[in-house]
Amino acid sequence: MSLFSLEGKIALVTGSGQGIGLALAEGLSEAGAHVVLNGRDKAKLERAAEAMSAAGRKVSVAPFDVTDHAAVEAGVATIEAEIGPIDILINNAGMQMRAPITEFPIEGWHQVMATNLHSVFYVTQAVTKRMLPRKRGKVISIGSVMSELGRATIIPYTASKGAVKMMTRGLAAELGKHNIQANAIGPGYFTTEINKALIADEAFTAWVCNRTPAGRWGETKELVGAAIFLSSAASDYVNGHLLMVDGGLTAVV
Ligand code: GCO
Repeated sequence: MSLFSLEGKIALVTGSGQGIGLALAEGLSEAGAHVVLNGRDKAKLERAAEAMSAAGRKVSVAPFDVTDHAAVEAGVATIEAEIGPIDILINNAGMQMRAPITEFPIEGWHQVMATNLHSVFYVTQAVTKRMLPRKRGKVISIGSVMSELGRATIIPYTASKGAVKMMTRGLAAELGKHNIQANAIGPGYFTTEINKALIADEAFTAWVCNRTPAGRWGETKELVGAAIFLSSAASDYVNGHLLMVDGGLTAVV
């Protein structure tokens, strides 16, 4: 199992005060990593960190806004100076907004693209320029089944997740020779905060269960295995890959 061990590694997980990000951070810490929780709400991060350290996990907090380039650069510099070199980056921070394109607020477009895409560029740039001379690193970005498929009312989210897939391929092209592996995870329909309204909608839940071969919504802990795999030596020859964790949704019509 040493192939999957993250002992001695430092992992930054953006947007990890709750939801998928926190589940991934907890999973990576159980695999041995020293996880750095990130988000805008320092109090929420500290509450999560307190619970994790009470369970004997190695955890720190780094509150900064991933949509603010200057704050990202300063935040990453502080992590590397005060905690140590970042070995693993999980670009998880993201949001959802739903409306037909003909009614979608322009400010909403900018907000979704800033949170889901610009942040991935800012944090990945700040982290990989420090990984590069070390000749090692793992970059895992959270894509989506919407990296490959469209659904009405979520065009900005879908565009951002398609871009995350293609950014991952570009990162593989540029950084692979420096022993930095860049991959992505594509969640299907999970019981997360951003999907609360969908879960409460009986017709939508029926659609998810019929459209997904697994016949159910995914639970956030079911993303942890893919994150540990892509963060560990077990994936040293995996690069530019979008690993779907979707119950089979994208495998079938
Ligand atoms: C929607 C959902 C999806 C899910 C799915 C994508 O409105 O269809 O929010 O976008 O979030 O997990 O990965």
